[in-house]
Amino acid sequence: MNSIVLITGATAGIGEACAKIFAKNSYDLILTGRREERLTALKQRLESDYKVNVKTLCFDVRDKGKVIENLETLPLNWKKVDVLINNAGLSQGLDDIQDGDFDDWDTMIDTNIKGLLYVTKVVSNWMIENKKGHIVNLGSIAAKEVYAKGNVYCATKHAVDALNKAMRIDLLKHGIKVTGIHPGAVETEFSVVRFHGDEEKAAKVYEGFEPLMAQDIAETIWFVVTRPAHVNINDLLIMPTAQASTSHHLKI
Ligand code: NDP
Ligand code: 8X3
Repeated sequence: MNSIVLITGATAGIGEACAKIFAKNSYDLILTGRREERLTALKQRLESDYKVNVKTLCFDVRDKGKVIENLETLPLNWKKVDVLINNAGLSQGLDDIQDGDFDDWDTMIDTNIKGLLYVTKVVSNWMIENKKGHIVNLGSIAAKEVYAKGNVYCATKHAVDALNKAMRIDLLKHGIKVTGIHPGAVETEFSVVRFHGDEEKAAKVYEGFEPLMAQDIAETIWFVVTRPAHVNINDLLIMPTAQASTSHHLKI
């Protein structure tokens, strides 16, 4: 039986890149997201390219009932999850606090904080039962700093940073590793989502400097989960060389 990784938000960007690297290294995969066609296509590709087993679960992490229903109805052998990558997340809008959109705020808080919590509660109980596991939480440079108009997104990622530390304490007695991964700018669908589909505005975010690619983060996560049993990387901030902070870029 192969080791098993569960990746939330595997239909794009960092989650999809993680799926590929874990499949290449013979993990069986549970992949989640809301876009079923993308999940199905990825499953077919990974199963055919790497001869691994892939389960896809199509649900919105904000829907507590669906999270529990989808995860708890997995067959017992699929509940032996070795690695959980809490990756599903997003930003919506970039506005001064007084101009913020309530719906954007709700979406970010419900996805980045509450969704991560729902999945973690279910899967950490399986890990406790299995007496092992590794949870990798996608924070951000926005978990460590705040920037103009980033208010609520930064707040949600600061919450992920706090939860990452708190989980590590609570799960210590169960031998479960917990790691926070905090990337700077990674060129994915992230900015298209932030700007509600405006691709031109999204492309400008990465203009004039070389951002990270999803593959860079996937390789880092693979490194983190392949440390020896007695080693845990608690927290890792990974930036493009041309980005010193959220507001300092070396632009050409
Ligand atoms: P993408 O937009 O490319 O991918 C986001 C993934 O999250 C998609 O697979 C999407 O799937 C999933 N997702 C979003 N909302 C939900 C939801 N409500 N329910 C289920 N799945 C959801 O962005 P990235 O790959 O860049 O982002 C991945 C993570 O990395 C996020 O947590 C983000 O905050 C973080 N991050 C990103 C950085 C960047 O610069 N790109 C930098 C630092 C951190 P679907 O739409 O199919 O549901
Ligand atoms: C994504 C990176 O700088 O847009 O978390 O917040 S940033």
